[in-house]
Amino acid sequence: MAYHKILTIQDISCVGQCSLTVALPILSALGQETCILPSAVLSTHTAGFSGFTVRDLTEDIPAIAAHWKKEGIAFDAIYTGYLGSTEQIDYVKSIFQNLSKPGCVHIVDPAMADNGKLYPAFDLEYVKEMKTLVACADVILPNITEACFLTDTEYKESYTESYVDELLGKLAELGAKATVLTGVSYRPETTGVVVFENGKKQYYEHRKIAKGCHGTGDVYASAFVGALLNGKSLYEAAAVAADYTVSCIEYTQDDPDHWYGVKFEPVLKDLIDAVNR
Ligand code: PXL
Repeated sequence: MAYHKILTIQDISCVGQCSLTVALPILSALGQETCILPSAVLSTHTAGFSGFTVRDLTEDIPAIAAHWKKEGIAFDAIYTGYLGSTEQIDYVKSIFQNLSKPGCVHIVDPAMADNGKLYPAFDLEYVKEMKTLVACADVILPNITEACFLTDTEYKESYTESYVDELLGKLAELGAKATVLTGVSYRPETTGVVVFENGKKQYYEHRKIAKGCHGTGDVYASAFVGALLNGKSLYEAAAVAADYTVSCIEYTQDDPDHWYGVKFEPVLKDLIDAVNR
């Protein structure tokens, strides 16, 4: 296993199995040094809990980044997820510029929307700013809803391959070097991910589990980043992460009390084995 120093920038939802509480264990389990920059601290995530607390950490970010710069700290990969504010997106861009080792891989999960809607904390101003971060990325990991917001395209529940091609083309025009588009489903019983790079498109199709679970986007992105940093190709990493996410949902789906996230921990070994295969 190649050992890399990864920085992941996203919120800490203390309870809810998403963002940093998912990324840190998954990347560590895949043998990578994982440094974190919390964008905000929330008591829980925002999808389904009410009355959650939020402490925005935007103000702390420049001083943290300046300290790392002074210490000569730099990263092999920077992976961003849910960010707290439009201002933070600007800080992230400057972190890309100032704290990247040569050849650093910049992976942006534009975590801001699902099922045709933006998450409660975001508006179109945030989407506009996110477009500029996508332009700085080596790989982006939007779901269909996020791809629609990023490209000003109407969201559709059902679609054909030409709609997906249109999204991929527009994302490339935005400046994304490679796109892994998640949740691409052409048939009721399957879903999958499309990997698009240099005009070449590959589709990894897998079974669809009826029950959608919160936090699967973060589980998917973290597993993808870990697999990629272990030397898998974009397509292999996309496929390994998809299989793992399906296992997580399967492990969780029969527990009605576990509505807020997926039980990704008990099946981590499957991911480690798949990455090392
Ligand atoms: O999983 C995405 C996510 C991350 N962080 C917070 C969220 C969400 C989705 O709702 O609310 C705080």
